[in-house]
Amino acid sequence: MCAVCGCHEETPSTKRAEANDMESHERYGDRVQDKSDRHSAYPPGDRRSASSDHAGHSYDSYPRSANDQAHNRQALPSGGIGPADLAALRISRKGIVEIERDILGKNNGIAAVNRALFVADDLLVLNLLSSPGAGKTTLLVRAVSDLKRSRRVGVIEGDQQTSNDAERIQAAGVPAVQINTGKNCHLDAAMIGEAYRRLPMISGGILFIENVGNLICPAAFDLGEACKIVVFSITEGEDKPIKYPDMFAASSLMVINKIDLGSLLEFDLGKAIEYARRVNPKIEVLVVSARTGEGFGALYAWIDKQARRQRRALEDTRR
Ligand SMILES: Nc1nc2c(ncn2[C@@H]2O[C@H](COP(=O)(O)OP(=O)(O)O)[C@@H](O)[C@H]2O)c(=O)[nH]1
Ligand SMILES: [Mg+2]
Repeated sequence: MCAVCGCHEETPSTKRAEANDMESHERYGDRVQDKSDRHSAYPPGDRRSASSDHAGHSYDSYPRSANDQAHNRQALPSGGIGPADLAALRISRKGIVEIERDILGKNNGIAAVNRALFVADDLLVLNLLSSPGAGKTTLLVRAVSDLKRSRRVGVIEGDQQTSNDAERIQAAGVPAVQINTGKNCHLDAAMIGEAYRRLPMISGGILFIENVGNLICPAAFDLGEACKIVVFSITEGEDKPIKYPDMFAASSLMVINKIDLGSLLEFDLGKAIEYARRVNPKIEVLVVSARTGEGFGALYAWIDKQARRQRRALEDTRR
C-alpha cells in the first residue's frame, strides 16, 4: 500500500467546489448543520480534519524508515550487498510493515466512528471505486438524478485535483463536497469525517463516495461505508479482477459499465465475472450503461436491499 507507493508525500486538502457551494445549500433549503458535536467521539488530540490526520500520513512520519533506507543505500559496498546490508534492509522492511499497520489501524478507528455516525443518521453509505475513467461520475450523475426524487442523497467526491466531479453532481441538483487529495491516491476515513460535516443533512438517505480513480490503494482504506462498489468498464479488459485482486476482494458489488460499447469491443463478460468470483466468490454483479441507463433498475433494487439490510441490523441491535 501507500508506504510503498509514496502517495502520502503531500498533505491533502478538503474543499468544497467553491463556486456552487452556498448555492447548493440554498437550493436545498438545508441548514448547513455543524455536526462537530457528534464528532466528539474522536480521540482527544485528533482534530479530525483531513490535513491533521495526514500529518501522521506524510513522509514526516516515516523518518526512521526513510532515513534507514537512505542510510542502507549509502552503506552498500561497491562489490554488492553483504549479509549485514541484508539484515539492515530486513529491519527497514519490518519498520515499513509496522508503519503500514499503524496507518491502517488509525484509519480503521476513525472509520468505526464514521460508521457509527452514519448508522445513527440512518444513512446508507456506498464507496465507489474504479480505475480513472471507468464511469463513476457518469453513473453517479444518473443515479442521483433518479434517486433524489424519492430520498435525500449527497456525494463526497475524491480526486487529486479539480472540483470538476463535484460540480457535475451539483449541476444535477444534489449536494456534493469535493476532496482534493494532492499527491495522495486514495481517500481515508478522516477526510470523509470532515467532508461529511460539510454536507447538508441527508439523514435517512444515501451518501455516495466517489473515491480517487485507482484500483490499488483505495481498497485498503475503510471509510466507514456500508459497502464498497467496484465500477469496472468493459474498455478495461476482462482480466482486471485477477490483476488487481484486492479491489475486487474488498467489494460487495461489481458494476460492469459501458455495456453499450459491447458490440465494438472484444470483451468476454463471462470471463470477467468468473475472474471476479475467483477472487471474491461472494461478489454480486450488475451490468449497466451509465450512458443509456441500461441496468439501473437492478442497481436501484440492490441499493434498496442494502438500505433495508442496514435498517434491520440497526433495529436488531435496539431490541
Ligand atoms: N459509452 C459509454 N461511455 C461512458 C459510460 N460511462 C462513462 N462513460 C464515459 O467515460 C468517460 C469517463 O467517465 P467518468 O464518469 O468521468 O469516469 P470516472 O473517472 O470513473 O468518474 C467519459 O467520457 C464518459 O462519458 C458508459 O456507460 N458508456
Ligand atoms: Mg470521476
